[in-house]
Amino acid sequence: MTAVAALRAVCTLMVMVALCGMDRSAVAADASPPKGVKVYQVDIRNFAFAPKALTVPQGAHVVWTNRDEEPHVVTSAGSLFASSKALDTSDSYGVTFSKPGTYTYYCSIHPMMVGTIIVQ
Ligand SMILES: [Cu+2]
Repeated sequence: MTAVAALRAVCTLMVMVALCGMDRSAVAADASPPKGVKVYQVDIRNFAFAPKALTVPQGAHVVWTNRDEEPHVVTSAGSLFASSKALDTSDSYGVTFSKPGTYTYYCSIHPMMVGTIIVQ
């Protein structure tokens, strides 16, 4: 392999890594919000998401908290963001929404529980 070919291979690899990083950052799922980001709360209560539909600005961090005695799961319809594990009473799950769109989600244990996050 010539030096130029090697350099090209390294560049291609770096571009791929950069693209993967961008894709991952589009919707980040984590417990704690990034610094300076506004946090919006969705309660899970009486087998329902409250509010059922929530409109947030681009880049907002949404935190779901289970207020029921039953476990619930936050599952993205179409896997647009990472799903939570089963949330026990008082457990929270946070997702940062950095791309505008309509994100429908449901509870995989109780699929009649449906909610929507609208990111503007
Ligand atoms: Cu549930």
